[in-house]
Amino acid sequence: MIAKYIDLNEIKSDKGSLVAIENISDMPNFEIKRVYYIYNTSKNEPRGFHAHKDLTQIAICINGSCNILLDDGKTKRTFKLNKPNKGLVLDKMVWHEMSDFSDDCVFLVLADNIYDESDYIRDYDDFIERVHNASP
Ligand code: T46
Repeated sequence: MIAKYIDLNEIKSDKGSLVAIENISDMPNFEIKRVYYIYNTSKNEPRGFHAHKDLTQIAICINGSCNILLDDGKTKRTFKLNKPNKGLVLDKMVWHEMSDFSDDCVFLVLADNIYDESDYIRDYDDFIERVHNASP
């Protein structure tokens, strides 16, 4: 699985730090159409457990930390998110599971399309079957 972290430009000053996201230089074709954020999470309540058919997202823990397991049907890898200037790309057709949220976690997501429940694959066996059918 390719490296998935994205470094966001942090503007530091005596007043504090600021990150502005207009476009992602590593992903010039990524257009932000939706922003959502998750908070009041619980360490023992993992989330996600799905893949998207046609949605690319970038996840950022703007406060606190969590882990994200990414699974492309061939390789599984767990990533830690714990910096407000570091994003993680959640590609289309990658199963993801978020866990181990710190109490203060604020998990922000940039998405390249609006919300569409029909884009979700929420059954793991269905996901694996689709990956294998798409592979040559
Ligand atoms: C994802 C991971 C990283 C909406 O109504 N609009 C929205 O834009 C979103 C994202 C969700 N919802 C509703 C759908 C559910 O009734 O919010 C409820 C919770 O969504 P879900 O159970 O899908 O939450 P997570 O944390 O499992 O997944 C979310 C995103 O849904 C998903 O796209 O990739 O975060």
